[in-house]
Order: sequence, then structure tokens, then C-alpha cells
Amino acid sequence: MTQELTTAAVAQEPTGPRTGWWRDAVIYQVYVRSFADSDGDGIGDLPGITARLPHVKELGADAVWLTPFYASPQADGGYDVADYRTVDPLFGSLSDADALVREAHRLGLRVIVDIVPNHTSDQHPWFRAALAGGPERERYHFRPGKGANGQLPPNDWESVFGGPAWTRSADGDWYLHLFAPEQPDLNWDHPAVHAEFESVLRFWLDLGVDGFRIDVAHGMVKAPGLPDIGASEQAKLIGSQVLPFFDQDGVHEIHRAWRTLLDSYPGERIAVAEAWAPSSERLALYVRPGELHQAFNFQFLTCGWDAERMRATVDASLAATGAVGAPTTWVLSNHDVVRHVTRYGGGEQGLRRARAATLFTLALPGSAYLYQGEELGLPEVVELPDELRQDPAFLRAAGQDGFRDGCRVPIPWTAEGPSFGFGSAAPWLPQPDTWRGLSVASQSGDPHSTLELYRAALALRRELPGLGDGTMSWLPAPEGVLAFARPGFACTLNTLPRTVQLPLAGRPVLTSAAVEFDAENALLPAESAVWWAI
Ligand code: TEU
Repeated sequence: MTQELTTAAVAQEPTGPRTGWWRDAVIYQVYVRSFADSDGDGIGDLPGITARLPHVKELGADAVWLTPFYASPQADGGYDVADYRTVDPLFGSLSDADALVREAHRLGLRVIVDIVPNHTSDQHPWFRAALAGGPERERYHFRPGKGANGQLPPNDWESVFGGPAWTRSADGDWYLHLFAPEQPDLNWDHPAVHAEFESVLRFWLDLGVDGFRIDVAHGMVKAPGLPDIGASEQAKLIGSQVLPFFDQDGVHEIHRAWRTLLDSYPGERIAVAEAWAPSSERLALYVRPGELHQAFNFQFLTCGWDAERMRATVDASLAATGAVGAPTTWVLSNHDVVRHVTRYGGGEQGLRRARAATLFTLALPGSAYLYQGEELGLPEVVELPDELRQDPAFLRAAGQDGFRDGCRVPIPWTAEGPSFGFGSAAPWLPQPDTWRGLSVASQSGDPHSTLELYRAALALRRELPGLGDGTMSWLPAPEGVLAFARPGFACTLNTLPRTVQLPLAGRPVLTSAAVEFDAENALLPAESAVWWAI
């Protein structure tokens, strides 16, 4: 690591009337295709979201993050953008986007949109011009192949979705795509690429959005010479080493420039990095002062149901971001991973653990990202007809993940109707019949429901001054139990498969399961969490 990148060598935060709203914001991720379908084509859309924003408001979130809704052939759920300044007709129009932002603001919700700068669609006008031999070719990574006839890829890089990261074009050269072949990587050494994305950011900022989720924020810059890696299963190395295509130091210059741009707008617009780095320390570099506001912290998501690992992950996360003065973010699910009810074992046990993990993470210092449907306790849908699946990683069967459709099944809003209130037609992916009982309408008003647990937790997060941004300290607890205090507050998590008796930690204000109390003790049921006012 160069001196320029150490945490000590930081720029100063710009001065001004900054509230830091994002430091403890709860941001609700909307997977646009699967939230609400207003026009009966079986696919979610922007007017559908606008009509359902009151749900997000009532839940108690501060903001929504919308996955890409731009013009796209949908080779990767919209992460293959053909025009960054238009809305895909599948999802509505620019005026629908405008209406969504206005309505969100009227409700007091902020709006974060996704920006995809690592690659475009192969249908983007630049790439089409590049294939036709135009100067736009320099804006991508075209190389001659190896071997006598150039029949081998230029290097050994692998696509995150499986197979080589190179595809040969009709003229014989190969182009780089770290994801699907329909997602050619941009060449960020080219000034036109910088200028274009600054212009795109301004376009959406001018429309009134409150910030950006930066897709593959660790990927834009590639090591000079595109050197071989010399190992296979490269996607698995992302967590342990800097690769020549990921987490290169040069990406930070781009993020610094974007932060300056964001700060030139009123209203504290933010950026959150979807970045994968080999250590918490390197991830923290993305959120140094002068750089981005947040980076997703995927460490907790990957640490499983294990008290020791959870505790160590909390400590490492807070230490790394704390060192650069940034808050951390807590994420249990998103559109790329198996839903956490299922990751935690599925069924009643998975739900029990998921509810407890939610209370635990929502009590920690920092910001939290929720993924649509987790507030309903939705499990992963594991059985889907192959012909309906859309995930390119599934279609390239050798992919490392490949099962991302099961977390993208449309939301059940009501117990009735062809798609449980998602829309008037059959949804693009079928919902299991059991989701009838998990719908928003079915759970609303039921004090034992997961929906009401989330609503209560987010209301208390606003009410209790000790939650959100700030400090925490661990309290003594038996093995398998985690307990921590915040000013005027405590949280206990029993990860064990049996009841544990603990002295009262204060006045219980919220529990993930039925807890028995007497004058001095609480009986914490298996795999449950309690919030205490102290
Ligand atoms: O994901 C980036 C990324 O690195 C993913 O491949 C991730 O490692 C994997 O999905 C984990 O299971 C982003 C988007 O979130 C994803 O939906 C896109 O497919 C990808 O970028 C390409 O744009």
C-alpha cells in the first residue's frame, strides 16, 4: 500500500451545514423488477414503486435505493446499461422517475439510485461504435489474442460469472468483461469515460436524487499491462488479495472526484460503494474523508450463525471505519445473495435466527441496509423453473454463484390475487403458495409478525437516543451469548439452541421471540434477541 493510501493521509471533510443523515440511515433496497407492477406485464416498474412508497415510510426507513432502471437489454437484471440517461420502457419513463423522486421527498424519504461505471451494455452506442471500428474502441479493453492465430484470450482473467473474462469480437480482437459478455468493461484510462460519468451523475443529481450506490466500485481501474493472475477460481480470491482487476489503488482517484462533485450540490447527496476488498482496512479506504460516504460491509453477511465470529466481525468493522471517521453499514441480504432466513438454516429456525440477527444489527452503531421482503421474513425460493431464470450467472452454469433469482421473486402484498397484489398478471417469477400468509396485508397488525417486529424496531431506533450513530461496548455474557450496551440501551443475543437465563439487563422494550421474565432474571429462548432500555 502506498503512503498516499494510508488512513493517516486523509483530506479534510468540506465544511458546511452537514447533518450526516446517512451516518445512521436505514436504507431500504428496492429491486425494481420485483417490487410492484403497475401495468400488468408481470414486471415491477417505477409507478408501482411510487404507489407503494407508503409501505417503506410506514416501515420507518429513511431512504430507498433503487436497482438500475435505465435502458437495458436486461442481460444482467439492468446492470448492463445501454443508456444511462433514460428509463427502460419496461420500468416506465423519465417522468415516472421524476414523479417517484417527488413523491418520496413528499413522504420524507430520500432516493438513492444505482450507477454502473465498471461496464456498459454491449448495446451501448459506444460499444456498438467500438465494434464497428470507431475511436470508441479506446474506451473499452480490446486486445489481440494469444496463440498463433490469436485464438486464445489475452490473459488468464476469469469472469465473476464463470468462464474467461474475454470474448472474441468478429474482427479477431478480444474484449474484456469481468461479468457477462454483454457487459464490456470500460477503460477508465480514457478521459471521455470520466467526463461521461460525471455528466451522468449530474443528470440524476439535477433530477433530485439524493445519492448513488456505485456498482463494482472496486473494479474500474485495471493494473497496467493486464498481467496474468496465475490461479483459477479468481472470484474466491477477492476477499484475500488485491487482484489486477479489483481494488486497484487508482479507483480512489475516481471516488475522490465524485465526492467533490456530490459536495457541490446542496442537500448532502451521498455515495455508497459496492466494493469488495481483501481486508476491512482496505475497504475503509473507500470511506476516508474526501472519498465516499459509505461502503457496504459484507463481512457480517458472510460470518454465519456463530457468536464468536459475529463479535469479531463487529469489532473489525467498527475499528476499520472508525479509524477513518466513517460509520459502518450493516447488511444481511441483497439481490445478489441467498436470503438470510435461508442462509441461517431455513424454516422456523432460519426465521428465528433472522429475526434475532435483525434486532442485533439494527442496534449496532452505523447505518443499515434492508432488502425488500426481509421485513416479511421471506425465504429464498429454491425451486424455480430453469426457463424462467434470468440470472446470467445461472445461465453460464460454471458461475461461482448462479442462484440469484431465488432472492428476486416478487413481493407478496396481499393474500389474494394472481400475484398476491404484486400486479394484475402472473409475476415474472412465480411466488410460492405459502407466501400468501407472508404478505404485507397478512402480517400488518399481527404483533407476532416479522413485519411488525421491523416496524417496532425502526420506530424505537428513532425514539431511543442511544441507537443509530455513536459508540457501543460489550457486556459480560456467557459463551454463545452476545451482549452490548449503548447509551441508555442494551441488546442481548442468545445464539445457542437452548434457553439461557440472564440477570435483567434493564427494561425489555423489544424481543424477537417470547421471553419470560421474573423480578431479577430473563429466560432468553433459543436463538433470540432482546432490546433493553437502561
Ligand atoms: O455485483 C458485483 C459483484 O461483485 C457480484 O458479482 C457479487 O460478487 C456476486 O453477485 C455475489 O453473489 C454487482 C451487482 O450487485 C450485481 O447484481 C451485478 O450482477 C454485478 O454488479 C455486475 O454489474
